[in-house]
Amino acid sequence: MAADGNNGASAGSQVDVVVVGAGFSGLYLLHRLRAEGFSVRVFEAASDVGGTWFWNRYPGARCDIPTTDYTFGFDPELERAWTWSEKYATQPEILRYLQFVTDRYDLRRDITFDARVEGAEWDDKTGLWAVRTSTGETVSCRYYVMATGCLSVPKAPDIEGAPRFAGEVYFTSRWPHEGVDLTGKRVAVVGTGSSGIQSIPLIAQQAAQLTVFQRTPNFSIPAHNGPASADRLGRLAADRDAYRTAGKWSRGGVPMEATDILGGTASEDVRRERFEAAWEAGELFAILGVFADQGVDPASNEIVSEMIREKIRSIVDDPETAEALCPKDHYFGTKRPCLDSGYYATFNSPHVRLVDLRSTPITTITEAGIDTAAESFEFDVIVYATGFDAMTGALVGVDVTGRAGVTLKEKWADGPSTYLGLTTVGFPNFFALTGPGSPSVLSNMAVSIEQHVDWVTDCLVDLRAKGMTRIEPTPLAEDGWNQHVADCAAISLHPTANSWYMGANVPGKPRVFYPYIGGVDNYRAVCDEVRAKDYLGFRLSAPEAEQCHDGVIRRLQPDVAMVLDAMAQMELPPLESMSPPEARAFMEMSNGARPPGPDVGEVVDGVLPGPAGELEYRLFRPGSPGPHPVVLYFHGGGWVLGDQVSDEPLCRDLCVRTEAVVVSVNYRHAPEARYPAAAEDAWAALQWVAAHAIELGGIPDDLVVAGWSAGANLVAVVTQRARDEGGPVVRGQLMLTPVTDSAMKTRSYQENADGYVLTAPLMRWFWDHYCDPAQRAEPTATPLRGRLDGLPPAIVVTAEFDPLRDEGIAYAEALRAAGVPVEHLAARGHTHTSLTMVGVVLSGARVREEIALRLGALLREPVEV
Ligand code: N01
Repeated sequence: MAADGNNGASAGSQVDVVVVGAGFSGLYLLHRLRAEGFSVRVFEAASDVGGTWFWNRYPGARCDIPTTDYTFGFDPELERAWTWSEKYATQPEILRYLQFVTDRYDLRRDITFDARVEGAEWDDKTGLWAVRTSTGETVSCRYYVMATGCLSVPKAPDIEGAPRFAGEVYFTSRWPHEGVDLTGKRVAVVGTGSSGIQSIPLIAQQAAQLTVFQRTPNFSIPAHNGPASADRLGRLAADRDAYRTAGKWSRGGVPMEATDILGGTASEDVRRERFEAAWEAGELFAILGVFADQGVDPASNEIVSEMIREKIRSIVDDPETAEALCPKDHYFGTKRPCLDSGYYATFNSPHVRLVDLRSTPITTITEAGIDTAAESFEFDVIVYATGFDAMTGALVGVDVTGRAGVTLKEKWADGPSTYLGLTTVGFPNFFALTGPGSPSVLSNMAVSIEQHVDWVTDCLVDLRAKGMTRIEPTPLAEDGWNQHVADCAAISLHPTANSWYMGANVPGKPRVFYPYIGGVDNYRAVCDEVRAKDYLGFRLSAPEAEQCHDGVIRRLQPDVAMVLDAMAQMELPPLESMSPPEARAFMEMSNGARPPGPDVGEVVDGVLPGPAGELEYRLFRPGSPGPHPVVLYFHGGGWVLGDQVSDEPLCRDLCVRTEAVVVSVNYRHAPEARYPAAAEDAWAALQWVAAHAIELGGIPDDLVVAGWSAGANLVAVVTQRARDEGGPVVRGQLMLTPVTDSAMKTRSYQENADGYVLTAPLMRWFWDHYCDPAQRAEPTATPLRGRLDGLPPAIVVTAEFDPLRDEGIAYAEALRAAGVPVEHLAARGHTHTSLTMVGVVLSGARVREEIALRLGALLREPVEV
């Protein structure tokens, strides 16, 4: 490897690194690699640097991240040497900046312009890539990096008749460098994404007539362009490093104060005030962060969406046009929102017209113009602002052939698969900057690019220091990362939209959520951790050496991890350090702060007779006409904590999802009433509820017993007893993360002893309060030791990060062995408590939905009354 700083151009056809693309990312990568002594060659298809800012020269093209942040931050001297003229710089200014950077660091000498990389082939014997360019040159390199951008391959026009048009045709993404004079012309613009919305007001200033063909209205907010924000400039000037660090560790790559205000619970005044402030700020991340939950909660999102629609209606004079411009088919933010300068007001000009393709679709493009289902239009010019084959277009557009002759296009035929959005199995020494599976397009690109470039450079330096010459992710790590990317997307509203984030804009493109939505901050932490763990999930090798720390970097569901982080920050005392009354008071206080759970038809409190006095219950009735099946529910809390209302959000959720009456019955608690008091009470509750099903609004004999944790232990105990005593009839048992064994010796007890809310010491505390060691082996305490044949069908739910996981699995297996029908649901990435956190841990909803489906199958159909 060249370590003497020799530049690639002189090194010629054999270099350490080939980089494709000379935009923001290629330029910075070249700078960093060269400084570390690697020989590098950059190939760029364009005739100069700039990447997206070289090509996208349409009128009105600007950045939509404030220039205080959409800028390189790696060199304070560079920052001092360049001053942006506006809050959002124009394309020519950004291009000048990139040229300035290029010259300042003398980058041109290693860049070959007008050279498109057409193919790259890995040779497993030599451990080198052979990179072919359109100029006929082939360069050999150890590392191959695609810095090709996420929005660089224009989508081919997919409109019938497009080639027939005899007038002028322009693409916003390939706008002529000499500019276009539209004065006095009849112009059509097809497409109302960011490019259309930025260019339409300026095209309208020139054109004699402008007709905008809109398929999907997009949300746009005013950029309020002008001088850079005084607040941001002030913070930068006061402490540049702190400001840049805040950007690096923010959600989107722009310093921003995160809110915890929820749309649903905020007062009307607060909602309005927060929205107006974001509207006035004219910043994307401000309007995307009016409420903490607008990206995940449809109702909260609708509040923001409707306020934007109100603004559109107030700007656009013609009510019909205003309504057509109001987006209603997707949640705000699930398609990339736009920043505009006078977009909506443009439609008040008499020579500008909107054609809503939803009501009158284009039938064909003709020689003279565009025909819709309703009308024939004639134009001099058609401008296509129809978007890109985003995220993967540029990567699979090059013939990249990895180990075993498989191309990237073939490997990604069903959607991209990456480790960290940077690397992919089968393609050693290959990196894709801001690739699919990284925050990229959901973030401030400048910050995300610097992070990727720094990580890749550090990685190559580490490999050199270790004497390693190859790096490739492992299948385990890559699958784990893909899963994590999908898990993050699944709790957001994003996958619900037909967006280019989902590949939906390109016919035939696989529909997956392409970027990583977990945030720039979390992503940076992941990448740092992979390196700190000595390249977890990568295989590093050299002819005589190999290292592989295989593993998955993120296994918890993302929202579970967030809750655990928040709890860790609160530094709460462990429950087991408290007395039972203190622990109960503490639990009650925490329960007071949680969301209440969904609305049900009716809530009724009552009492039923227990062996040692009355037992309180709370009944949750569905909104639909009854009678309904009945779920008798026992709460969790280690036989020490909780009561008939402590699991109320979960009970409400069960009631709504299963359309069953849920009767949550309290039982006596330890240490005041030790074993077998809880089991005796649960048995009494079962008998009473079964006998009073009709009074409770239930269907007789259509009863399931359900419970969570210690409550699930009672489920097992009472169903065994009902079998032995010949009734009551129980149609099924639902055991959520059950306690089934007092031994506390399983692998899950060791793996998850600490850190996942229910800890091994806490479980010991529960057992010690509940039951003498000598009694714990009794089947009425340890149901795993009981006789299991002849029991009702069971649904057993276990959580991956739960000390009780393995005893739950053991119970499910033992039931199955005894001939009992069992559905075992293993909740991946969940903890003992997370499935019950209704409205907080959203990923739990998918598991509860599955539970409800299975419960529904056990319960009878509701009967007509
Ligand atoms: O592309 P788009 P874009 N018939 O895909 C429509 C970034 N960017 O170039 O939504 C009729 O968003 C299509 O309709 P639909 C930014 O990340 C940033 O505008 O598919 N219409 C849509 O309206 C942005 O998100 C800036 O129903 C057709 C439009 O064309 C991304 O680049 C500036 C059609 C395409 O919108 C892409 O933006 C510009 C058809 N056959 C871009 N096919 C900044 O401000 C497509 N459409 C920094």
